[in-house]
Amino acid sequence: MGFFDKIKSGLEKTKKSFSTRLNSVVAGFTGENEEFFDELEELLITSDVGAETSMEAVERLRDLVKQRGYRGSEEVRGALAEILTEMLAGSGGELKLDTKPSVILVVGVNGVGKTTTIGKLANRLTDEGKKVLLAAGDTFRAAAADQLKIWADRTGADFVRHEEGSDPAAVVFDALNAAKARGTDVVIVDTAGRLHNKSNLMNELAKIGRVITREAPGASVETLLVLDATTGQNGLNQAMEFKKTVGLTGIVLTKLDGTAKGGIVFAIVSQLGVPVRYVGVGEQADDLVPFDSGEFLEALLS
Ligand SMILES: Nc1nc2c(ncn2[C@@H]2O[C@H](COP(=O)(O)OP(=O)(O)OP(=O)(O)O)[C@@H](O)[C@H]2O)c(=O)[nH]1
Ligand SMILES: [Mg+2]
Repeated sequence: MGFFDKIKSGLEKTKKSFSTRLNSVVAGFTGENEEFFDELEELLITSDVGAETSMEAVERLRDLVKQRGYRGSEEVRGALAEILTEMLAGSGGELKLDTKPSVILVVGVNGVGKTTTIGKLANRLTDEGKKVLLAAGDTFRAAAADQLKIWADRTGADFVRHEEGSDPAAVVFDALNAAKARGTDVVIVDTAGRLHNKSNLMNELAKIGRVITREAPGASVETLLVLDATTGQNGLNQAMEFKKTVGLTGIVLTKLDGTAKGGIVFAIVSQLGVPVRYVGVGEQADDLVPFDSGEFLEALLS
């Protein structure tokens, strides 16, 4: 199955509800009717695009339609696609992993899919011939390291863990030094799920960040926030806090296969200003797709 098909089937739920409703809203467009814009705004908001982003999109559409004198539904659909494309500009793109080692720090609240995403990333990177090391920075529960170890075994990645309850920053310290000694290409750090409003836990992440800067100076570091698409707008608040504490270079949006609310992508990119890098569309090793805004929109609007 190609990437495009994968997003398409993963997005089937989003697409069904969004494009079916979009078709009926667009069919009612005559060029004059105000209800069209209200209905469209409501459709965007209920698809988790977010109130602010939805209003902005509809305002821009209104201007464009007026400016170009559009009267037909196909014209207005094209104009909407243009606006949505613009809103996603700057998203996607490859991770910058050009030093040896490079580091990917994976953060997020509980249960969003961090560890699974790390397994999928390890799978991609080892397939590309890279030497990968997984660091079990979730020391809260022994089971968390066990879960990561399964992914290490499955993908052929190296693995570093400490005792349950130990300092995650010490795990990262050891992992980076092991990576330097072994010629590892990419170290991927798992972290315990944490609430974005618990400052002691957020400070722990900042400490991990400092260890990375100190032990691997000049290394390329990607800090990825994993967001569960099914949590909708609440995910945006989480993202703001993580961005403030650790800085973010990208978002991985998981469980897009299980929700009808893919609209969160627009809110993230336009309100947070952090690119979506990957989307998770299932639980298997190859269910991680690089985010491509063109393909995403086509899957959504076609
Ligand atoms: N359908 C679907 N399920 C996913 C996806 N990503 C992860 N999951 C599932 O979500 C559940 C939680 O995943 P984990 O990877 O353990 O999440 P986590 O963020 O590491 O959780 P904590 O370490 O407890 O904070 C598991 O059952 C995963 O299989 C996805 O893209 N789609
Ligand atoms: Mg985990």
